Amino acid sequence: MPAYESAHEGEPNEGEPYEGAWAQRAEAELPGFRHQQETERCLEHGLRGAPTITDRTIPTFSRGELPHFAGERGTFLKCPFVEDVREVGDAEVAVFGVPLDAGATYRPGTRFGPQGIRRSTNLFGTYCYELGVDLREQLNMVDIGDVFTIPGNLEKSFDQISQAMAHVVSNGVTPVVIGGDHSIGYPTIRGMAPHVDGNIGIIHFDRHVDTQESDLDERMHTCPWFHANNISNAPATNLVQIGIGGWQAPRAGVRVSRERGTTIITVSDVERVGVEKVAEIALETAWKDAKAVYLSFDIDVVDAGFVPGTGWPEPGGLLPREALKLVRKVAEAGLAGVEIVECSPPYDWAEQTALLSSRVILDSLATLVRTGRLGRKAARRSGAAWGPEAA
Ligand SMILES: [Mn+2]
Repeated sequence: MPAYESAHEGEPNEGEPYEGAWAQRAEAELPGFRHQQETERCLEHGLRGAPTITDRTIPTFSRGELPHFAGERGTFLKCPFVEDVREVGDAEVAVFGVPLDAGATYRPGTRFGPQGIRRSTNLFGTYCYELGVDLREQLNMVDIGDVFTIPGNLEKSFDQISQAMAHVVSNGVTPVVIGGDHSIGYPTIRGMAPHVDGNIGIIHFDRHVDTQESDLDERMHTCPWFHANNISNAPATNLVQIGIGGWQAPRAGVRVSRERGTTIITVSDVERVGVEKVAEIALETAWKDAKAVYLSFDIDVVDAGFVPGTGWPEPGGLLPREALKLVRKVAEAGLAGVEIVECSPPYDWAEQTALLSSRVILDSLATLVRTGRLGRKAARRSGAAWGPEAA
């Protein structure tokens, strides 16, 4: 695929004046094998369409991507589902849900986050125009379902989450975690840390500082980094926190972040120095003497007007396009995993919070593919896999 040469994504440069023109050409270079394969499988499993249907790729029963409103398979982006998680190692990326809201201190509902976010992806195709990436063709991604969380018991749920994370990571697979409230940031890091040969940096998007030791006498969603940063190879000095501010950053957490030396960037900082510079600072901090960087994205970092369906909405956050551009910039350097948290579908009256949550995952993955950090591992076992063909 032709490389888009611009130093700054989306900005004109010499020889290739517009991203729009580049993307229009780049599409021609993308493979279409997996789409072809899916069409054939759909016709076989879903029977050929009625004689009056002119398009002979349409089956009687919906079995694939189309139509987007039907044939809901319940997986993220309708990617392949893996029933036997012992076989997760055949994939390059594994998506799993963590339906948990026991850590919410105000609005509940994030236990429905995985369900809502997966459903919102029915709307999307597998191809992104301006990134020039088609995930179905280029990424061996699977959905392995949800962690069995224990409603009402945070600590048992944490143990389940850490065990799930460790299983995926120890199989050499990149995890994508769909929360759940932000308390899961601690058990996800705890599950990953023993499998990283060095320090883990965390890029944390949020309106809230999330660094206090306990809240309401438990390790709630205000507390993940206090405990994650106690893990020896996940130090606070590699924690960069973007978008913090407003009237819901408890002083107990601010004190901890100050004492431990986390790096905090406010929404005004983003406005003042710009997305490019903020991404640069974030990468420098997270990657300093680190072996891996993890993205923990709380959807409430985006202005409450765009994301009503969240546990603790705080007006004045990032604009969606700022947030997505920041995600793409930090993903360029590589990510060992991604989690998206705090999407609460019961409060999400037009699915916009779930849609934006899905975009954070999709844009991260597409950037990792575009920069060549993902997209090389072919499935060997599954005939219905996505991504590159086995040699
Ligand atoms: Mn938050």
